[in-house]
Amino acid sequence: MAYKKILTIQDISCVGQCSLTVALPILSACGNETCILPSAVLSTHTAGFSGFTFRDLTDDIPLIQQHWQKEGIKFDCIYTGYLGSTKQIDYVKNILTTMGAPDCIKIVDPAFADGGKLYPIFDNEYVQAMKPLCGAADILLPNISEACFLTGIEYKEEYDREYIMTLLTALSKLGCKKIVLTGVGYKKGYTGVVVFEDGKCDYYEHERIAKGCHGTGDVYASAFVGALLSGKMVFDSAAIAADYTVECIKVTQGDESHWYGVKFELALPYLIKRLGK
Ligand code: PXL
Repeated sequence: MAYKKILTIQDISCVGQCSLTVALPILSACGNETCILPSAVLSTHTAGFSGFTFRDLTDDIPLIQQHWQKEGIKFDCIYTGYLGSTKQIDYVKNILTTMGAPDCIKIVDPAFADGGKLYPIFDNEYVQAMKPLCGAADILLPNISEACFLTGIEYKEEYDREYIMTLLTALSKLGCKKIVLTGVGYKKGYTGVVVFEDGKCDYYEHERIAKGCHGTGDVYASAFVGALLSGKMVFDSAAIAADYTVECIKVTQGDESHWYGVKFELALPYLIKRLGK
Protein backbone atom coordinates (compact mmCIF):
# COMPACT_ATOMS: atom_id res chain seq x y z
CA MET A 1 0.00 0.00 0.00
CA ALA A 2 1.26 3.51 -0.81
CA TYR A 3 2.73 5.15 2.28
CA LYS A 4 3.93 8.61 1.30
CA LYS A 5 5.88 11.22 3.22
CA ILE A 6 4.13 14.58 3.00
CA LEU A 7 5.41 17.94 4.21
CA THR A 8 2.75 20.54 4.84
CA ILE A 9 3.70 24.16 5.50
CA GLN A 10 1.04 26.39 7.07
CA ASP A 11 0.24 28.10 10.36
CA ILE A 12 -0.80 26.63 13.67
CA SER A 13 -3.97 28.35 14.76
CA CYS A 14 -4.17 26.85 18.24
CA VAL A 15 -7.96 27.16 18.27
CA GLY A 16 -10.22 27.43 15.24
CA GLN A 17 -10.00 24.19 13.21
CA CYS A 18 -7.99 25.42 10.25
CA SER A 19 -4.54 25.04 8.71
CA LEU A 20 -2.28 22.54 10.54
CA THR A 21 -4.85 21.41 13.12
CA VAL A 22 -6.93 20.26 10.13
CA ALA A 23 -4.20 19.17 7.69
CA LEU A 24 -2.23 16.97 10.08
CA PRO A 25 -5.15 14.77 11.24
CA ILE A 26 -6.71 14.51 7.78
CA LEU A 27 -3.46 13.61 5.99
CA SER A 28 -2.54 11.13 8.73
CA ALA A 29 -6.00 9.55 8.64
CA CYS A 30 -5.57 9.06 4.89
CA GLY A 31 -2.58 6.86 5.71
CA ASN A 32 0.36 9.16 5.06
CA GLU A 33 3.38 10.11 7.11
CA THR A 34 2.76 13.80 7.73
CA CYS A 35 5.60 16.19 8.51
CA ILE A 36 4.87 19.79 9.38
CA LEU A 37 6.56 23.15 9.12
CA PRO A 38 4.59 25.81 11.03
CA SER A 39 4.70 29.21 9.30
CA ALA A 40 3.40 31.04 12.38
CA VAL A 41 1.65 30.29 15.66
CA LEU A 42 -1.61 32.13 16.39
CA SER A 43 -3.87 31.81 19.41
CA THR A 44 -6.84 31.49 17.02
CA HIS A 45 -7.46 32.03 13.31
CA THR A 46 -8.05 35.60 12.15
CA ALA A 47 -11.58 35.25 10.75
CA GLY A 48 -13.97 36.33 13.48
CA PHE A 49 -11.83 36.25 16.63
CA SER A 50 -10.34 39.54 17.79
CA GLY A 51 -7.11 40.16 19.69
CA PHE A 52 -5.39 36.99 18.49
CA THR A 53 -1.65 36.53 19.13
CA PHE A 54 0.66 36.04 16.15
CA ARG A 55 4.19 34.61 16.35
CA ASP A 56 5.89 34.76 12.96
CA LEU A 57 8.29 31.82 12.47
CA THR A 58 9.93 33.13 9.28
CA ASP A 59 13.45 33.17 10.74
CA ASP A 60 13.23 29.52 11.86
CA ILE A 61 12.41 28.24 8.38
CA PRO A 62 15.92 28.30 6.80
CA LEU A 63 17.40 26.74 9.96
CA ILE A 64 14.87 23.90 9.90
CA GLN A 65 15.53 23.39 6.19
CA GLN A 66 19.31 23.28 6.75
CA HIS A 67 18.90 20.60 9.41
CA TRP A 68 16.70 18.51 7.12
CA GLN A 69 19.28 18.89 4.34
CA LYS A 70 22.02 17.63 6.68
CA GLU A 71 19.84 14.64 7.57
CA GLY A 72 19.11 13.94 3.88
CA ILE A 73 15.34 14.27 4.44
CA LYS A 74 13.17 14.49 1.27
CA PHE A 75 9.40 14.47 0.74
CA ASP A 76 7.04 12.71 -1.72
CA CYS A 77 4.67 15.67 -1.57
CA ILE A 78 5.00 19.26 -0.37
CA TYR A 79 1.72 21.06 0.27
CA THR A 80 1.68 24.71 1.33
CA GLY A 81 -1.17 26.77 2.81
CA TYR A 82 -1.50 29.92 4.92
CA LEU A 83 1.93 31.53 5.34
CA GLY A 84 3.14 33.98 7.97
CA SER A 85 4.87 36.77 6.06
CA THR A 86 5.82 38.04 2.61
CA LYS A 87 9.51 37.34 3.31
CA GLN A 88 8.64 33.75 4.17
CA ILE A 89 7.24 33.05 0.71
CA ASP A 90 10.74 32.96 -0.84
CA TYR A 91 11.95 30.48 1.79
CA VAL A 92 8.90 28.30 1.20
CA LYS A 93 9.44 28.39 -2.57
CA ASN A 94 13.01 27.22 -2.01
CA ILE A 95 11.76 24.30 0.09
CA LEU A 96 9.10 23.47 -2.52
CA THR A 97 11.64 23.34 -5.32
CA THR A 98 14.58 21.66 -3.53
CA MET A 99 13.28 19.33 -0.79
CA GLY A 100 11.28 16.94 -2.95
CA ALA A 101 12.15 13.28 -3.54
CA PRO A 102 12.05 12.20 -7.22
CA ASP A 103 8.45 12.62 -8.54
CA CYS A 104 7.54 14.85 -5.58
CA ILE A 105 4.09 16.41 -6.05
CA LYS A 106 4.09 20.14 -5.28
CA ILE A 107 0.72 21.51 -4.20
CA VAL A 108 0.02 25.15 -3.34
CA ASP A 109 -3.16 26.44 -1.71
CA PRO A 110 -2.80 30.26 -1.92
CA ALA A 111 -4.96 30.57 1.26
CA PHE A 112 -5.08 34.37 1.39
CA ALA A 113 -8.61 35.44 0.39
CA ASP A 114 -12.30 34.56 0.36
CA GLY A 115 -15.54 36.30 -0.60
CA GLY A 116 -13.60 38.76 -2.78
CA LYS A 117 -11.52 39.98 0.18
CA LEU A 118 -7.99 39.36 1.45
CA TYR A 119 -7.69 37.77 4.92
CA PRO A 120 -6.89 40.42 7.59
CA ILE A 121 -3.07 40.24 7.73
CA PHE A 122 -2.46 40.23 3.95
CA ASP A 123 -1.92 43.04 1.41
CA ASN A 124 -1.14 43.50 -2.27
CA GLU A 125 2.58 42.97 -1.66
CA TYR A 126 1.77 39.50 -0.29
CA VAL A 127 -0.38 38.70 -3.34
CA GLN A 128 2.41 39.74 -5.72
CA ALA A 129 4.95 37.67 -3.77
CA MET A 130 2.65 34.60 -3.94
CA LYS A 131 2.68 34.56 -7.76
CA PRO A 132 6.07 32.78 -8.18
CA LEU A 133 5.13 30.23 -5.47
CA CYS A 134 1.83 29.52 -7.23
CA GLY A 135 3.71 29.25 -10.53
CA ALA A 136 6.02 26.58 -9.06
CA ALA A 137 3.09 24.30 -8.16
CA ASP A 138 2.24 21.08 -9.95
CA ILE A 139 -1.29 21.61 -8.67
CA LEU A 140 -2.68 24.97 -7.57
CA LEU A 141 -5.77 24.96 -5.31
CA PRO A 142 -7.29 28.46 -5.35
CA ASN A 143 -10.83 29.66 -4.77
CA ILE A 144 -12.30 32.29 -7.13
CA SER A 145 -11.22 35.20 -4.89
CA GLU A 146 -7.60 34.06 -4.87
CA ALA A 147 -7.68 33.43 -8.62
CA CYS A 148 -8.91 37.01 -9.13
CA PHE A 149 -6.21 38.56 -6.91
CA LEU A 150 -3.51 36.48 -8.63
CA THR A 151 -4.63 37.45 -12.15
CA GLY A 152 -5.98 40.98 -11.63
CA ILE A 153 -9.36 39.88 -13.06
CA GLU A 154 -12.45 41.46 -11.48
CA TYR A 155 -14.13 39.33 -8.75
CA LYS A 156 -17.72 38.35 -9.52
CA GLU A 157 -20.37 36.62 -7.43
CA GLU A 158 -22.24 35.54 -10.55
CA TYR A 159 -20.49 34.40 -13.68
CA ASP A 160 -20.59 31.97 -16.59
CA ARG A 161 -18.29 29.25 -17.94
CA GLU A 162 -16.47 31.76 -20.14
CA TYR A 163 -15.47 33.86 -17.10
CA ILE A 164 -14.14 30.76 -15.32
CA MET A 165 -12.20 29.69 -18.43
CA THR A 166 -10.67 33.20 -18.67
CA LEU A 167 -9.64 33.01 -15.00
CA LEU A 168 -8.09 29.55 -15.41
CA THR A 169 -6.22 30.45 -18.59
CA ALA A 170 -4.79 33.58 -16.93
CA LEU A 171 -3.84 31.61 -13.80
CA SER A 172 -2.07 28.91 -15.81
CA LYS A 173 0.20 31.63 -17.23
CA LEU A 174 1.79 31.83 -13.74
CA GLY A 175 3.33 28.44 -14.62
CA CYS A 176 1.33 25.93 -12.55
CA LYS A 177 0.65 22.66 -14.36
CA LYS A 178 -2.84 21.86 -13.07
CA ILE A 179 -5.46 23.92 -11.26
CA VAL A 180 -8.31 22.81 -9.03
CA LEU A 181 -10.58 25.85 -8.70
CA THR A 182 -13.01 25.56 -5.78
CA GLY A 183 -16.40 27.12 -5.08
CA VAL A 184 -17.57 27.31 -8.70
CA GLY A 185 -21.37 27.30 -8.97
CA TYR A 186 -23.41 27.99 -12.09
CA LYS A 187 -26.90 27.35 -10.73
CA LYS A 188 -28.86 27.94 -7.56
CA GLY A 189 -28.32 25.33 -4.86
CA TYR A 190 -25.19 23.89 -6.45
CA THR A 191 -21.49 24.51 -6.30
CA GLY A 192 -18.47 22.56 -7.48
CA VAL A 193 -14.84 22.33 -8.47
CA VAL A 194 -13.21 22.78 -11.85
CA VAL A 195 -10.12 20.72 -12.68
CA PHE A 196 -8.03 22.46 -15.36
CA GLU A 197 -5.31 20.62 -17.23
CA ASP A 198 -3.73 21.25 -20.66
CA GLY A 199 -6.26 23.95 -21.49
CA LYS A 200 -9.23 21.64 -20.75
CA CYS A 201 -11.76 21.78 -17.90
CA ASP A 202 -13.59 19.02 -16.05
CA TYR A 203 -16.37 20.03 -13.66
CA TYR A 204 -17.62 18.23 -10.55
CA GLU A 205 -20.91 19.72 -9.36
CA HIS A 206 -22.47 19.02 -5.98
CA GLU A 207 -25.10 20.40 -3.63
CA ARG A 208 -24.35 23.77 -2.04
CA ILE A 209 -25.16 24.16 1.62
CA ALA A 210 -26.15 27.78 1.98
CA LYS A 211 -24.07 28.65 5.02
CA GLY A 212 -20.39 29.42 4.32
CA CYS A 213 -18.18 27.85 7.00
CA HIS A 214 -14.72 28.84 8.22
CA GLY A 215 -11.91 26.41 7.56
CA THR A 216 -13.59 24.51 4.74
CA GLY A 217 -10.86 25.61 2.29
CA ASP A 218 -8.27 23.88 4.46
CA VAL A 219 -10.47 20.81 4.95
CA TYR A 220 -10.95 20.61 1.19
CA ALA A 221 -7.24 21.03 0.35
CA SER A 222 -6.13 18.50 2.97
CA ALA A 223 -8.65 15.88 1.83
CA PHE A 224 -7.64 16.50 -1.79
CA VAL A 225 -3.95 15.96 -0.97
CA GLY A 226 -4.78 12.90 1.17
CA ALA A 227 -6.84 11.32 -1.62
CA LEU A 228 -4.24 12.10 -4.29
CA LEU A 229 -1.40 10.60 -2.23
CA SER A 230 -3.56 7.53 -1.63
CA GLY A 231 -3.37 6.92 -5.37
CA LYS A 232 -6.59 8.55 -6.61
CA MET A 233 -6.57 10.53 -9.88
CA VAL A 234 -6.69 14.34 -9.71
CA PHE A 235 -10.36 14.59 -10.75
CA ASP A 236 -11.45 11.80 -8.36
CA SER A 237 -9.48 13.41 -5.51
CA ALA A 238 -11.15 16.76 -6.25
CA ALA A 239 -14.60 15.11 -6.16
CA ILE A 240 -13.96 13.05 -3.00
CA ALA A 241 -12.61 16.15 -1.20
CA ALA A 242 -15.72 18.11 -2.24
CA ASP A 243 -18.09 15.39 -0.96
CA TYR A 244 -16.13 15.10 2.30
CA THR A 245 -16.29 18.88 2.81
CA VAL A 246 -20.08 18.75 2.35
CA GLU A 247 -20.26 15.97 4.98
CA CYS A 248 -18.20 18.12 7.37
CA ILE A 249 -20.59 21.05 6.92
CA LYS A 250 -23.62 18.77 7.42
CA VAL A 251 -22.36 17.39 10.74
CA THR A 252 -21.65 20.94 11.96
CA GLN A 253 -24.86 22.60 10.78
CA GLY A 254 -27.28 23.68 13.49
CA ASP A 255 -24.63 24.17 16.21
CA GLU A 256 -24.43 27.96 16.35
CA SER A 257 -21.68 27.79 19.01
CA HIS A 258 -19.41 26.12 16.45
CA TRP A 259 -19.24 29.14 14.08
CA TYR A 260 -15.43 29.13 13.77
CA GLY A 261 -14.85 25.83 11.95
CA VAL A 262 -16.30 22.48 10.92
CA LYS A 263 -16.41 19.22 12.89
CA PHE A 264 -14.27 17.49 10.29
CA GLU A 265 -13.23 14.76 12.75
CA LEU A 266 -16.77 13.34 12.80
CA ALA A 267 -16.73 12.84 9.01
CA LEU A 268 -13.28 11.19 8.82
CA PRO A 269 -14.80 7.67 8.63
CA TYR A 270 -16.69 8.83 5.50
CA LEU A 271 -13.44 10.03 3.89
CA ILE A 272 -11.55 6.83 4.72
CA LYS A 273 -14.40 4.75 3.27
CA ARG A 274 -14.37 6.78 0.05
CA LEU A 275 -10.65 6.07 -0.24
CA GLY A 276 -11.42 2.35 -0.02
CA LYS A 277 -9.37 1.94 3.17
O1 PXL B 1 -8.45 28.82 6.75
C1 PXL B 1 -7.51 29.71 6.32
C2 PXL B 1 -6.79 30.34 7.46
C3 PXL B 1 -5.67 29.74 7.99
N1 PXL B 1 -4.97 30.28 9.00
C4 PXL B 1 -5.38 31.44 9.57
C5 PXL B 1 -6.52 32.09 9.11
C6 PXL B 1 -7.25 31.53 8.04
C7 PXL B 1 -8.45 32.19 7.53
O2 PXL B 1 -8.84 33.24 7.94
O3 PXL B 1 -6.91 33.22 9.70
C8 PXL B 1 -4.56 32.03 10.68
